[in-house]
Amino acid sequence: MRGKFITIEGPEGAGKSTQISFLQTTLIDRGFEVVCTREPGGTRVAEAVRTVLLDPESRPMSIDTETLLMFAARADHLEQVIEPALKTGHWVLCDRFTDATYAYQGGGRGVSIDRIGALEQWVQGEFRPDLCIILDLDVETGLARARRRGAADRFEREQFDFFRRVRQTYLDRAAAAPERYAVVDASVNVQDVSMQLLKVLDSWM
Ligand code: T5A
Repeated sequence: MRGKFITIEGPEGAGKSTQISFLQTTLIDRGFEVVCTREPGGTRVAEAVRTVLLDPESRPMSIDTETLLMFAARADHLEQVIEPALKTGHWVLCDRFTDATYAYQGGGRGVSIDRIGALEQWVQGEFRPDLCIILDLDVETGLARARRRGAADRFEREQFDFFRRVRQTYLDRAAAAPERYAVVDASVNVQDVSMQLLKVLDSWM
């Protein structure tokens, strides 16, 4: 049987990497085979693209280039990792996916939904996440968490307003399709976020 594709999204420092490990352990305990991956990245080529995208020295970069690189990396990731895993019955947990392009390049940078939609169709066809979990928290807290972790990457150097638009785009997308999205309050401690995820998973499954 084909596996399920679950994406974890949210603003900077929301705790996606932390919580994806919790979800992985939970699903393995329930007898599923799980592949954890991330975007941009997940393959040799896509990780190389990630390095370029996150490097603070990659400036200036045109917004079209940034958007196309996200989808170029995604095409490789889908073909080489995500699709083969789903076909063999694995569940795939992905740290960011196309909702991040809508949020960052669309909401953040102003690329039109139509343009992103056209690239989404080209690269993915009708393929969409079965479930997208958005870890939501205010921009200031998220950036403070992310910055405690180390030097800021090219995205983390953006202004607060950019991240407010990113957050709002995530929330708008979740509100528009509640059957495919779950929003979790990520401002509480790690264990409490995990408990909310468990509830989301239980009711969705
Ligand atoms: N991007 C990506 C686009 O612009 N378009 C796209 O299409 C795609 C796919 C990726 C960047 O690329 C952009 C978005 C991103 O800017 P990244 O390094 O993967 O870069 O950045 P993020 O995805 O934002 O990942 P981060 O590592 O910044 O944040 P996480 O994974 O959400 O957070 P995490 O788990 O690393 O936690 C951050 C810190 O907070 C602590 C952790 O211990 C850690 O120190 N923490 C908490 N502290 C208190 N309470 C909690 N509940 C906590 N949870 C975690």
